[in-house]
Amino acid sequence: MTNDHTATTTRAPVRIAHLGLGAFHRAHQAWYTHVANGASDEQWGIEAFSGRRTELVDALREQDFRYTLIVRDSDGESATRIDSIVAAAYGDDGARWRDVIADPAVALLTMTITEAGYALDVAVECDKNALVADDGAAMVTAPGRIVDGLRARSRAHAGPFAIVSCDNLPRNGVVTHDVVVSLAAQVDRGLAEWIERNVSFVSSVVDRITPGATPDDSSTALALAGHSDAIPVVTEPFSEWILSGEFPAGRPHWESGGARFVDNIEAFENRKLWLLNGAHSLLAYVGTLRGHDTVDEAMNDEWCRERVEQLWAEARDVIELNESELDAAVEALRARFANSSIRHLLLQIAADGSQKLPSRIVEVQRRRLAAGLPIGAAGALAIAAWLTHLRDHPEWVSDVRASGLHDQLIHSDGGAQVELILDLIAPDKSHGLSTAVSEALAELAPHRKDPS
Ligand code: CS2
Repeated sequence: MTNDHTATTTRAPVRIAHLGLGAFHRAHQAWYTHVANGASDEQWGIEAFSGRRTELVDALREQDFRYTLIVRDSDGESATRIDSIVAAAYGDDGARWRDVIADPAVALLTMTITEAGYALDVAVECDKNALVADDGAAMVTAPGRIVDGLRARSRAHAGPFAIVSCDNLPRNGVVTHDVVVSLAAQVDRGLAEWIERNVSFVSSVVDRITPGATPDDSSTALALAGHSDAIPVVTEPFSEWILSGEFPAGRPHWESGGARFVDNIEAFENRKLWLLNGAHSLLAYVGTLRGHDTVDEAMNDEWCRERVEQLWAEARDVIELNESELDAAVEALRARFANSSIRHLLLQIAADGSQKLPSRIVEVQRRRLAAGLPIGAAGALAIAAWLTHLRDHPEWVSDVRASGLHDQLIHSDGGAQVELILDLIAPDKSHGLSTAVSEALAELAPHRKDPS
């Protein structure tokens, strides 16, 4: 399989497709595959398809798909040239996509499409008719692309396949299965049955803090790795990948990079989403309202730090892992969030709150209530700070699903504002949540330092 989007030097054969080429993929799955290739005779190459950032495809091509991964913490930095990506293509190149997914040598698809990428209603609206027409047009949504690719694979009799979700969603493999099979069934029942028989949907928990790189990072890459690099990736030393599911056509030995395979992934998902991502979202909204730009700056602010500690205590009450494992996770997070050599912008994390808060914050409250515990004040504060962010700083907001909210919020009074945002993220209106969020709004007001 060759084309002008493939590496020119001898490299690992393409055996993995990735959807959602971006910095996180290059710091995480591509790094694990690079390490696995280095530790084994078996070589696995990745063909990555772009998501939003198509210019990365061209930039990678200029560098024969190699790039520098800079790992940075307060003790210093190191760099590695990663060469597991061996080809890249635009996400809207439908013909190329179908060729890769239908190639019997390609055993699996990994994907980083963000929380918003899993919406079935959007997929049905955009792609169902194109799938039915079956005239080679490129799909617009990730579920549409996956169904299109799997149809090509079934027609090519290319055999079983695995799809690994790498997004911050609970039960991400199950969510992917449901979206893909349900869209396929609306197009062709036989295809839906083929998918059920041949495709394994793997859930995974991914973790590595990877902020956007800056122009200075290119100089660092040159100094440390000796290669000029227009698109280096900067990340932290910590990395985690926990997976659950079958790989019927094989996979790299990702364990070489520390990946873990488990039967029951739920507690690990909750630990990651509720401790790391929940605290990130809390910091993103309260931190910016207190005048901070980055995670480490916000963690240096005692008022913010105390609320993060409280959020961790509230989440720990409902995570089914032993105390020592939770202690270790929280201890690691204190150090990771304080890493001042990683400039992780709060506004980057603040994006798409309407997609993120339900699983990071609201679900913890539901579990607390189910366990007979009160609503957590720090969780309610995260929601109150998000409301304030949407209402008072439209210039900060990046969230398609919440786009109409600013106007509605500024024309409503306090109680109605809370109802508006809970309608979006907690439509079941968990008992007592409205009152707790209203109280948190009152608590937050005197502590703001933003130009409100
Ligand atoms: C962050 C995550 O932007 C965000 O929403 O919370 O991207 C976070 O940095 C990663 O999940 C870390 O593994």
